[in-house]
Amino acid sequence: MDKEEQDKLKKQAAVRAAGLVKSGMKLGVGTGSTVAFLIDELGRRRKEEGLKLKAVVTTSSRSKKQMEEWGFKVDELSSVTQLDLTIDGADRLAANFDGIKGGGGALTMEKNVAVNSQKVVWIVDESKVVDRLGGFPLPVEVLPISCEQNFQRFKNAGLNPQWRMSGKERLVTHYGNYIVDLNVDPVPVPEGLAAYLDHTVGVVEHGLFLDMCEEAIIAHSDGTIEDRQ
Ligand code: ABF
Repeated sequence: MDKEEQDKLKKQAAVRAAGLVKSGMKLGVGTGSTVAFLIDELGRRRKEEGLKLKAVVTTSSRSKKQMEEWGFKVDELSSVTQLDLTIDGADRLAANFDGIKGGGGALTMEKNVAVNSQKVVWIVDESKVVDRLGGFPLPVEVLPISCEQNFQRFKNAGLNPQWRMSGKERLVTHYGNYIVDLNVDPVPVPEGLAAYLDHTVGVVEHGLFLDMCEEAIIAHSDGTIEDRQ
């Protein structure tokens, strides 16, 4: 699928998901190129239909800026008790609704927003849908203080780590950390790997989003939009 076709599908999924957003909601808005289409549609509805949200939390400064450009006020997650709905993109979506996220480097905020939302909906084009999780490097955000030791630990465990780079430098996340991408394809036992990463000191967050998404809007190249629940 070429980029133009993929963008068309991303937009279709995003516009369909925007229909789930109602005035008065406390909304979580994710990150990525699919979400960028969602934000434009929410902005259009604000302008043309008077869509009014009670609170908005975004998972990156990029999405924050775009929401603000449309005139939405963006809140801090810590000032909102619970979000009604979060709509986000994903890098991979498995048949059981588990996912890999964080290709854009915003996984820590994305997971914090997701777990503080009553409902999480992902918007994807069909190229992201897989039977079993895999086909995409698994991002792990690590603290600089012990990043070398953790990198070595991942290597010893056969997880094929690679530093996420930004040009010649290591990419620095919003929180001042680094990202290590683990090349495990397919992810053999997602729950086991998630538990291992959750218990590794120095790991801030990882891109295995298990049991978090309840609904996925998938745009297919045959023109259909699937609402999987
Ligand atoms: C984010 O957006 C990520 O977790 C994921 O990396 C990404 C998907 O990006 P895109 O919509 O650009 O394909 O939510």
